[in-house]
Amino acid sequence: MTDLFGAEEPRQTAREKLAEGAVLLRGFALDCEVDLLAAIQAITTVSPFRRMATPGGHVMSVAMTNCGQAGWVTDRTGYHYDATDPETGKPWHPMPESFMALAVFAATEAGYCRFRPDTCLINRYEPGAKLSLHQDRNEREFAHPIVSVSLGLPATFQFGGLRRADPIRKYALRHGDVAVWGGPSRLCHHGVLALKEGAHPKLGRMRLNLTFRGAL
Ligand code: MD3
Ligand code: FE
Repeated sequence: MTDLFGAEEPRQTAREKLAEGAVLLRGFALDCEVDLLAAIQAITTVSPFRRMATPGGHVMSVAMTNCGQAGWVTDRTGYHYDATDPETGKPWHPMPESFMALAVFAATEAGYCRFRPDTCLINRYEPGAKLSLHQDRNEREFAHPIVSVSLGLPATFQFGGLRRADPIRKYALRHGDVAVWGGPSRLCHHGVLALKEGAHPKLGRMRLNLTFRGAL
């Protein structure tokens, strides 16, 4: 079709099916990038990024913070969701409207039209930072999908199966990409390879990842 009003057209986003229940929406967050970055600034003013310790006693290479009714935290005693930030003793920043709108829109696009996240974990990767293969199973209900948003430097994402030893596929996740993981994919193993050196035009030497969850 002839497009007389090109500037008014929404940005094109390609959709890739990764597995049963898992969809990758390329560039889906590009239109709200400015709002997302302003919201992240507000969230980190209340609860700054910090590198947490694992029960095994290692300090994670990824720095994290949260917003919403609860936040994912880890320490020497284990992983859990907490309504207060243990670093500040105060509640997390509330879920920004721009976050909620993007998560609900992406989940609907992927076929999960009833999803309303109650928390968002924000991961910050600097070159060298990585997340080893794991499952997300600290949430109360695995019936909810997880929506993930990538910003800044590109990363190699590993997507495996329900068993740790299942074969792993690799995907490049770039600035603005959104993925939705639900149904039979919800408990698949996944990880992020060490971030490569680089500089993103908007974010510099950094990758940010938002994961929206129904944790409570
Ligand atoms: C597949 N974050 O915070 S997001 C995490 O890029 C986490 O920072 C990664 O894994 C990151 O727990 C990956 C993509 C993702 C998130 C949850 C999933 C993929 C998933 C849950 C099930 C299957
Ligand atoms: Fe995860």
